[in-house]
Amino acid sequence: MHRKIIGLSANINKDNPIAEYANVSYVQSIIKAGGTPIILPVSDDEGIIEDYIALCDAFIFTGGKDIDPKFYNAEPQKGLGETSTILDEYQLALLYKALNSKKPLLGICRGFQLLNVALGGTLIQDLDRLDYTLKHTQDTDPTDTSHKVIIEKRTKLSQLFEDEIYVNSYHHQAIDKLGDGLIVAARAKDGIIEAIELSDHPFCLAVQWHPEKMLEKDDEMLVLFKRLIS
Ligand SMILES: [Mn+2]
Repeated sequence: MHRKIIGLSANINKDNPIAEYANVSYVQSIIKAGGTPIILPVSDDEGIIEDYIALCDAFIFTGGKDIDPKFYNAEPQKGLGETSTILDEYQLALLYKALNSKKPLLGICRGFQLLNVALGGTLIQDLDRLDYTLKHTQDTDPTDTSHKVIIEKRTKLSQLFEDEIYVNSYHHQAIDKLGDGLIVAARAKDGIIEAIELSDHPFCLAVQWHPEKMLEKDDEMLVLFKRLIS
C-alpha cells in the first residue's frame, strides 16, 4: 500500500510568479509523519483542481500572505499586508472542493484564516490596530515558542494535546467573526482565536500558529501531522 498523498496548497510571490512553492518545513513535516507530500500549483481550471482532489488523501493549506478583504465583504484597512487575487481564488476553489470531498484537512496560519473566510467568517486585518492583545508577531526564531494557548475541552485538538500548550506566533491578522459550522478549539490568553475545527467533518482542523516550524526543534507537534495522515 502506498503512503498517503498529502497535497500542499502552493504559494506564489506575486501575481506573475516565477515560482510556485511550499516551504520545506511543511514538506519535511509530512515526510516525518509518514506521508508523501506533493505541491499543488495555482490553477483557475476547475478540472485540474478536481484532479488534485482525486489524487490526494488529505490536504494542508499553508501559511502566506494576507487574504484580500473583498472575500469577506470588507474594505482594505491600514495595516493590511500584501494580497494576491489569483492566489485567493485558487486556494478558495481548492478549499471548497476539498471540504466537499470530506477528506482530512489541516489549515495553518493563512490556511486557518482561509478556512474561516471560506465559511463566511471575517478577519481582523491588523492586530496592531488593537491595544489589548498579546504580541502575536514574535521576534525570536520561528522554531521557538512564544505565547500559550488554552485548548477547549471536547475538541479534536484536546485529544492530541494538554489543556495549555506553548505555540509560536507569526500572524498580524486574526479571526473576527467565526465562519458557519466552525467551533473554537483554542484561544490565546487575550481571547484571540488560535485554533478552529469544522463540526460535522471527519477531520478539518486549523491552527493560527506554525506547527511545521516547531517540529524542526521538538516533536510535540508531530501528532497533528500524524493525525492528519492516519
Ligand atoms: Mn498568536
